[in-house]
Amino acid sequence: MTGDPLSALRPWEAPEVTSWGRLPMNAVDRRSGALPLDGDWRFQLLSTPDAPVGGSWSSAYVPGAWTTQGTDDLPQYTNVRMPFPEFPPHSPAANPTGVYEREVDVPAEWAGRRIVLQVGAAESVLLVHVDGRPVGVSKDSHLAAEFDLTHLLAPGSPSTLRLTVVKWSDASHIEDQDQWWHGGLTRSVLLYATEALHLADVTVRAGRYGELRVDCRVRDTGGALPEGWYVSGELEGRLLTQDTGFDRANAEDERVSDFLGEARLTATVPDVRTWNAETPELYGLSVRLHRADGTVADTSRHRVGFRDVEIVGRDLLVNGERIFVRGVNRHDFHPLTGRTVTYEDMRADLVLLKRFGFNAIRTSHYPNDPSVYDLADELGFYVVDEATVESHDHAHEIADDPRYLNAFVDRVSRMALRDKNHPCVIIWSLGNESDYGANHDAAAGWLRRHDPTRPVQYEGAAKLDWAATDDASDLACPMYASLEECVEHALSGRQTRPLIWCEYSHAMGNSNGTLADHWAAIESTPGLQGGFIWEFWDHGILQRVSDARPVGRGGVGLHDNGVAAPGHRWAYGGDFGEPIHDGAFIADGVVFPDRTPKPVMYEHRELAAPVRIECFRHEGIVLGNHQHFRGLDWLSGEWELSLADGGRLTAPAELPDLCPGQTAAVPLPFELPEGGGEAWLTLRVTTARDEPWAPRGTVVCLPQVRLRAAAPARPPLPVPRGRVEVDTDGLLVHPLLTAAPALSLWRAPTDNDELGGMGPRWRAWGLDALVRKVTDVRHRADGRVTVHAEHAAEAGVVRHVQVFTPVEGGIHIEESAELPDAFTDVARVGSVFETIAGLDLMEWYGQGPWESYPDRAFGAPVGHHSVPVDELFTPYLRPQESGGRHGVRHFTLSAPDATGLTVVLDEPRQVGVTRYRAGDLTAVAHHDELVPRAGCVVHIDAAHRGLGTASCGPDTSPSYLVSPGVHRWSWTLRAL
Ligand code: IPT
Repeated sequence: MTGDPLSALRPWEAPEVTSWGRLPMNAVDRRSGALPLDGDWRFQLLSTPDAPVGGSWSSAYVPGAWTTQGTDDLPQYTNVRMPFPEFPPHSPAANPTGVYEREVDVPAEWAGRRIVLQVGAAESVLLVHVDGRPVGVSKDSHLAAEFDLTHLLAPGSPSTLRLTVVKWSDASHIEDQDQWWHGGLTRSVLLYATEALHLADVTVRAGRYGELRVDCRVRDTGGALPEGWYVSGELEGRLLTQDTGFDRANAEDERVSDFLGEARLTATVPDVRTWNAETPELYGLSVRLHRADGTVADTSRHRVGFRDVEIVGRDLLVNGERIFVRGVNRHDFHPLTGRTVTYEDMRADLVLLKRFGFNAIRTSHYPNDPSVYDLADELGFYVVDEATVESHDHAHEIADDPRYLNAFVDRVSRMALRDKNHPCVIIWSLGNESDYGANHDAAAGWLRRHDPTRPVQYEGAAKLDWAATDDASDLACPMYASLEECVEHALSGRQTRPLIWCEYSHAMGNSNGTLADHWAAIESTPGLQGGFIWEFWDHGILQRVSDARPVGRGGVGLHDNGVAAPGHRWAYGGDFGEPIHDGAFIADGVVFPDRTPKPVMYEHRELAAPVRIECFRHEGIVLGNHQHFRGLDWLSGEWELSLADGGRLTAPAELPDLCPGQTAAVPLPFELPEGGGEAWLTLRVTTARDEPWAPRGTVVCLPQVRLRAAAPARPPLPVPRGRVEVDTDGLLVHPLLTAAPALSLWRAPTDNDELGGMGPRWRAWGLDALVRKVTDVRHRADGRVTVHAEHAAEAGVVRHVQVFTPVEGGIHIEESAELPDAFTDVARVGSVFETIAGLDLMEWYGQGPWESYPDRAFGAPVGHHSVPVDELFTPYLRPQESGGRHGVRHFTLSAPDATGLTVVLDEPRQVGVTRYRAGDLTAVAHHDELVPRAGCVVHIDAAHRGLGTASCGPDTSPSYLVSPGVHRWSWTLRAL
């Protein structure tokens, strides 16, 4: 690149230079008639932007990151810290630079037309040349750049288009998001043609009373605008009216700037079907630019959603309604291609989110692929659209650095110019984790002036004082603030603006404790309106284990069960040999890298239930509609009565006709059968017809109510029958068990345990290596055996007593454990044992069927569940405690020939059945390294610590901790 004028400017070290030769961002739809340039391009990877081009060419696929396409420059994951030591605005001398080249020959019918190149996205600096001539420069890795190539391309004489992408730059310092670093042309490249006279931009505003305003910007690259041009618009057969007053006002400006080339169209649509996330009604709009003779010079098509967004007091309103924001943070991610996503992938993301009750997306931490917004308009999501500004590692220096002022405003304004016509976008976000400075105020000022129809948010500003009224944020949008703190603020009388977490409930590994507590508070506390879970994806990149390379585009190896195919694994930080990385912190989503939902998704689905059982009263079951805009007619229901003794009855449910917020009683569908025992009534709610995001019959929620409680919790002690065998160590000998029931206080630390500090503490206390010493074994005359043991750990001694009573067909085991005060907070207190091989099916009565833990058990209904043992375990990327089931009353583990064992618990308990000991899980770093045991490892817990979210955010709430003192539990083991 030496000698080239663009390179000579060294734009990669010039933060003031955000672009050169780039066209203004606009929202005109240019898809139809475009010439796609996607496919294989000639490619060279230089070691620095100054290196000469001239080596041998290989090829690279566009769109795509070269980091996943076989080059030696591999993905690198860092969270806060920059991957290189240079201070802003500098970049390292070793700076991978991709040179992409191809010939372009434009169609004959483009002769004489204006020709525009659109590059969807380039990380992080793009330099454009045609036939060696410099054309332009652009920055912002997540927005398209357009360049006018009219005078450089001509039909019939192919030209060489070169796109040079410099990976590291001044811009990298404001693209320091918590994600993989890649390099390349990560979105599509295309050419399109217009006439010299063209629509330069179209701005649509459509309100909930049917008022429509379309502002058009018209330009003529040939020079002054021709006499007599005009625009017309048509909204589903209705012609829009030219706002002549607006034209005249413009004409008056002639004295200063000639005719401005602006025109306004208006309409009022009676009985408009408004847009909201529940009923995302869209209207088709065509905007045409005409020459004086009426012929059409240019056209742009749009989809219009009529809706209002406003903040009134401390409420965010959509169409006048105080909505709840059930959001998730979404990155553009794919396990094969890194940052390049297809339309089908994006659709699959959003469809899945709809099916699990999400209604909002924050496009963390940059404008997502344009199709995300089309899909959000269509499927119904509220979007917080975030600009590509994150200067995390150097946040303080950059926020006020005037050299970056231009970049902040450029990125924020170009995002808004691109996305302004999407009804889904209800809030603009200035970016993420960049401290707060004058550069933010400048960007917020631009937005507020340019688009007064939407609020602006910026966490970095609002966090200084949630109640401030004069900063760059219209909302308080904290990240990971505790529920208590948020509730207190909402009740304090000081709240001035809506509070919606921009990030909360960090989904790293086995996590998302207390989501239900959050929603109980949100739904009952004026001033709280929801938040965005961190985050949608576990960003594991599919990697071959043999050579530690990314599999890349077109690769196979994606299953649909969360697990990478044999010989592969989901790579996280460090797995590509990066010396600087942040490990598994990149795996913190509610879905696995193959989009398999993690158990938290079911928790969320239930919390978002559109129809709920409010209570059970003498007049029947009270149902409520918890939506904001929709009736219940799109749902169907089925009642299911589930009895502890195994009985199960079903009946069709008639859902009442309820407006949002209304409740009504419906009669109890069943006569409760005589006899004792628990009885639970579930309403299985499914889609009544095909929805754009779910076929008819898709489960929407499973609200539940207990109709009858269990018999008294403590039954009389069983009368001994037969005998129990224990060995000289006082350990139970049983033909179905390969390891006798022993005390367990330990779990393989979850990511929350580890990063929150409990994992290291438990190891320091010695909980992972209890030393058991039998102190007394007493055989009673009636057949009972009592075993006293002491478990010595660093921090103290735990006394454990087991009383084995032989009973009809099995053994009743009563246990107690006394934890010294030093054990302020342990993982669990319970028994662990191992079974013979071949018991491959677990059936239970309790919560399920998916994994649940004490503080993540709202969405797992009580019932009879049956799951193969191999499928009980959740394959979190870094192995950890997993597979638990909450509230289990009794369970069986059986072989195909129906032999096996059954366990009846004294009360609903946390039970874990997997193929792994806790030590097996802590010994490895990736799921593929685990070797399943033939038998089952079974945990029965008297107490189990909640999951919390301590990997980023509040630790397990005190009500879900395991306290010291005496714990008692009992259970009966029988052979089947
Ligand atoms: C917050 C970031 O905004 C997000 O990108 C991600 O890193 C998340 O945390 C944790 O996974 S920033 C954190 C310092 C609160």
